[in-house]
Amino acid sequence: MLEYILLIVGFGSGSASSAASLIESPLITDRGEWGLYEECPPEMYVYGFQLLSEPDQGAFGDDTALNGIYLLCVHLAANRNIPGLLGWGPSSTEVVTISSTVGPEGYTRGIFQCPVSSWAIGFDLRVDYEHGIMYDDTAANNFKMRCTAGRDLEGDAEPWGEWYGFRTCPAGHVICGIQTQVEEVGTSDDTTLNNIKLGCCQPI
Ligand SMILES: [Ca+2]
Ligand SMILES: [Ca+2]
Ligand SMILES: [Ca+2]
Repeated sequence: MLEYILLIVGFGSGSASSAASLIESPLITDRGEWGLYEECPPEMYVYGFQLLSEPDQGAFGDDTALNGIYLLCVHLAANRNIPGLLGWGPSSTEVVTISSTVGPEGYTRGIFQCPVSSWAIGFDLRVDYEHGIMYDDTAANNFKMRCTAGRDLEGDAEPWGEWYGFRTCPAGHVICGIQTQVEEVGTSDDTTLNNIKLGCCQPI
């Protein structure tokens, strides 16, 4: 929880956006408010992610599934000029994490990284549609990242719902920012993360 607060304070409001465009998840569910758009610092771009998700709470527990997406930013120079560097990752001071709003449930999962020298250029969001008042809804369940190396990384969150297809940045652009729509917990049937918009920047 402390980490969550620090991330919001540290990167929630900073320099102006340099995104040329936003790619958005299709509107399958629409609960909650949009958080602040967060962007990688200048000359840093997204190359990986880590998910925050709540595991199955069982037949009588309220599930929220995917709560948040942490995007990992690294310097253009670091990613391109040090191929094969061992130990680079979120423990490195060269990596900055951005997330916009994150729900409070679950735990952080594994770290997924595009191959060295490649960047994130698209995403797919797995979403479960609204099942109505008698059923437990979860909205977003899992996340995939598309990398420039022609590789897709599938996250390790929850299995409900379905994939709706990749959204990708315009040619020559890579992912550099994130904005999330998250339903606050506290109602009878919570869903937390519902939709995302990712910023696309043209590397300098
Ligand atoms: Ca349940
Ligand atoms: Ca429901
Ligand atoms: Ca629920």
